Amino acid sequence: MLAGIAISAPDARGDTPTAGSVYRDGPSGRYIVGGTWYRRSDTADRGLKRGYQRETSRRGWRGVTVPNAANATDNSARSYLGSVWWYRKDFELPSASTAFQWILRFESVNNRATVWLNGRRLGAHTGGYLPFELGTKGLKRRGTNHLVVRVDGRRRPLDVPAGGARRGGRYVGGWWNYAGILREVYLRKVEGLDMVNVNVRPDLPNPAGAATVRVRAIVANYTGVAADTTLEGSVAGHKMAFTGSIVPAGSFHIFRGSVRVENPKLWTPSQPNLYTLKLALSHDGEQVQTYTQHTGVRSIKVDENGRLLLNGKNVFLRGASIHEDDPTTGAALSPTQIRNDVDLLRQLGASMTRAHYPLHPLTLELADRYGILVWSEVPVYQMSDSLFAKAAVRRQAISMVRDMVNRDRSHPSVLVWSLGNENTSRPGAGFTRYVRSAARLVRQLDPTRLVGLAFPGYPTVGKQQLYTELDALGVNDYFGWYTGPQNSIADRSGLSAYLERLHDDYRNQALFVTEFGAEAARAGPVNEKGTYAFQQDFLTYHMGVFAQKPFLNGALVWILRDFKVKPGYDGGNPVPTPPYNAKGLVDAGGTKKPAFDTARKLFAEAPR
Ligand code: GCB
Repeated sequence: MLAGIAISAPDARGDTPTAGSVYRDGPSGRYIVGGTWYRRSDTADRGLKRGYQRETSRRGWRGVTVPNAANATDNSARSYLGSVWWYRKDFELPSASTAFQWILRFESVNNRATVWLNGRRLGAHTGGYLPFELGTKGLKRRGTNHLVVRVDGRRRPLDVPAGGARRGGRYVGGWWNYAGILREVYLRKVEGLDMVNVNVRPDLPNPAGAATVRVRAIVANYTGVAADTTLEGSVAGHKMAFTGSIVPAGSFHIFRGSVRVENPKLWTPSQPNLYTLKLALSHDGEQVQTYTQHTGVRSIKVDENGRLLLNGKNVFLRGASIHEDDPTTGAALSPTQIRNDVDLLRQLGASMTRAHYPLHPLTLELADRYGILVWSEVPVYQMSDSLFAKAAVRRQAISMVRDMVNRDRSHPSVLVWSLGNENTSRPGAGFTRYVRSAARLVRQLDPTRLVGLAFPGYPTVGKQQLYTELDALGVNDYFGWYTGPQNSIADRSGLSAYLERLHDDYRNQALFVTEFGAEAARAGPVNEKGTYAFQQDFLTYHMGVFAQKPFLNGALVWILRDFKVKPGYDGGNPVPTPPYNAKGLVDAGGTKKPAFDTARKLFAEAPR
């Protein structure tokens, strides 16, 4: 790690991006903009006036690596609330680039990014966890380019997720607000034509029959003339036919093709068989880009009793949720750190995972490969109905839903598109509007997955008619941990009846326990909250209740690893460890708690 090393040499020659990508699916021509970046803090927010966006000297800038969370190890309230940081990369294009053009891709910047290249503003984007791409006007073919990003880490009250000030003496938000360029940055070489979105959709009407793999590729033409374009493809060695087309100048064309696969080897959690789709795009007969995408053939259905059928079979999925968080790097995880988390899931015997936001693309790829289904959720988190009454808030949330589905719908591991977590318990007009339009959008973009949302399990809240419009519902079960409204969940013995009631209320919806967990950060007696023994006993009891509910389709422990929440967080623990949430099966340092093995055993013994 270069973090912390001050580099004073004013020499501004840059290095060259490295060919490749940390995840394998996607277009050819990608280069990681890694190596040394420079960063400076701008707490007073004067950088723009001072012209940081035009700086080429390295004075005042320190070397860092990207991905980078600027406030990774700062646990103060100021760090949580966020401030402005500047990042800079000095780079040269790979030698003698003759490419028609280069496109910049940021996988995740939290929270607001404004991007300049050689002093010229390229664009801006709001919201982490989802990628954005920018053209590179003013890029130098030879010599050093200066890419500058102003990162404003502050979350405002109307942002998604909401952030900012304290509400009722508490900080808003459910996980640490890391500021920075949290995932990789790429440059993509494009020869005029570009596959900007590729969607692979395997249809398996009958689990014992043939599959049809459908491909939809959006090809953009950035040149000033109409392009005679062909697309060729193959899946598992079967050739795929696309009709050639003239793609109009400065516009795009959607290519559609399909292939029938007799006797497909299905994708299941225990045998996650993948097929490789390869696409080749040609312009006037000359190949200009290729695209690789792994896909899996499987079917997802919910029967009239709310039972999830995966390839026609009833399943009980289990696993743990994850947060992208590390005590030294914050949310900026390296491929190794990501692999470690997926390894932990595999050791648990997990067939499902979830996060409060779209996961790193590498996590999704590993989930495809190892048979871990994903409850994929937008960071629409604990927001009140009055927020959703505002068109600007709904617009942000909906655009996150769109970007999530567009980014991830080709992954066989995605099971549910979740519209949010623990928003208003009693949906009013605002939330209802959001849920309806988001659900409609998801079903347009991807009719093959379930649309769902997660809510807190409170017996005091009655049936919500709105939920019956969805396919999957996730209940966060803290019976016997938190006390809940009117002490309604203080006693764990209420869990069984509550789950039955949910099933009665939502007969046709696939029910999941999206969270259940207890904090553990010390040794001590089993009846004392916060001890390792309490956590073990909690998981055992809850899994025991789930085993008696054949209508339940899965359960996820909250959470795989301890993570930072916010200043003063106590997590319901009588001996809290702020700012940490200690409900992990593994502690922040990576050590497994006794409950890890308990969960592994419970998962292995679970009935289906
Ligand atoms: C929840 C939230 C999750 C919290 C968890 C907890 O219901 O969905 O973000 O971290 O409870 O530990 O309180």
